[in-house]
Amino acid sequence: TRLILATRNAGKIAELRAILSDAGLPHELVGSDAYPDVPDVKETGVTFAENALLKARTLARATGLPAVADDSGLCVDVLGGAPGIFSARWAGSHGDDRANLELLLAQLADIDDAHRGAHFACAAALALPDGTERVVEGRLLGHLRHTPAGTGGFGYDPILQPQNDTRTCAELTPAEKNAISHRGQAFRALVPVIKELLG
Ligand code: ITT
Repeated sequence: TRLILATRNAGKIAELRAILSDAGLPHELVGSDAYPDVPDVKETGVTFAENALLKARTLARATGLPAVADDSGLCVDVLGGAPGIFSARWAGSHGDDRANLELLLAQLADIDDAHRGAHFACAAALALPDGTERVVEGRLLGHLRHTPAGTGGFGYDPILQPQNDTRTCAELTPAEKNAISHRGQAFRALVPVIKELLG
């Protein structure tokens, strides 16, 4: 069966293909760019889970095929969980990873190492054309560096150092990141659900 990956973020697509195929998902994974007529989803939810469900539901309805979606972001303790669901457009223009990261570093310039705790969060949603829906979540705990390091991954990876590591997420190999990441945890938890519901 075909399964639509309801995301336009290239960094996510690469990670999702690796995570889902490593977890033994037998389905053919098709990016939502294969369905250009589906309108952009308005992310009107107030939680990662609501927004992930909105994206998956929209694609499943429009295509008549099962769809999975990711909504994710960086939650900074000292900012009360911001940028959170606004992570992709923190500096104003959607998906400008460099500007988002630089604004966040400027906002945290005076915060010392003991108070730079943060985590990545991911909600992974599955929606079927018949209206069946499931959502699960994953987290990666760590703290924020003062300066970016590494070239891997995307988004805020160059500044998030996971607990129990000395490197940033952008310095991990893709396999190392997927093994511990919020996205890896959420989608590995979704795989048995997909297998159960889709066969
Ligand atoms: P889609 O809605 O099309 O999936 P998007 O980029 O708009 O793509 P989100 O609304 O979920 O997705 O925003 C996710 C943002 O959170 C992303 O732009 C990054 O800035 C950040 N983010 C999420 N996962 C991340 C990761 O693994 N590493 C670094 N930053 C991440």
